[in-house]
Amino acid sequence: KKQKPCLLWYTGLSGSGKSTVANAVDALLFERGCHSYLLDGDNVRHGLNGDLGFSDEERVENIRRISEVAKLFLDAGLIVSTAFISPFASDRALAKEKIAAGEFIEVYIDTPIAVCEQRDPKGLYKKARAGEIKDFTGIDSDYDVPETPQIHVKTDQQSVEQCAEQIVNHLIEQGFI
Ligand code: GGZ
Repeated sequence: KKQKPCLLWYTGLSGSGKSTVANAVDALLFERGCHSYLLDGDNVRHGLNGDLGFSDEERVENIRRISEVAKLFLDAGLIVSTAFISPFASDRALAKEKIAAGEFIEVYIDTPIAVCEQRDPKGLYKKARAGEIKDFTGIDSDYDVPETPQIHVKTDQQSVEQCAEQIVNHLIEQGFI
């Protein structure tokens, strides 16, 4: 089965749907017989990056380590996805520079903060608004909107399945799968 390694770098606010969409994409890739791996908060922030919090400096280090690990998985020939807020454009640019030309695909999960806050699956926005959590992205910590993402996904205008298909179609069009 044809497969060229690439990195789907998801970025978006907390609650935007990064992990949900990335999981749906991975399921579609699996169905097609592709070998993929998804790095997200569940398998990275609790383990490798368990020592890191949410200050600007710690987010920079979080993204640096994630980009290095993603590079290792790319070397192994996989289709890699990373689903982290990755709020700073400078860090996303550093990650892109580390990856072979053309293999880095920025996927902007564009969900208005009002919608994320409405969803609030973990009650974090409520806590952030109440001042119980500091440095919360979109409230009192910055999010740099991607200016030229390869893929721009609007989760409030289409279903998870449609979002996943949009991304898989891009991979097909670009000849990665
Ligand atoms: C943002 C936070 C914070 C703060 C805890 N700001 O919706 P979630 O819960 O599952 O996703 C968020 C996750 C963000 O971790 P990342 O590694 O993706 O962030 S970054 O790329 O900026 O390093 C949220 C939870 O952790 N969370 N505190 N203060 N999100």
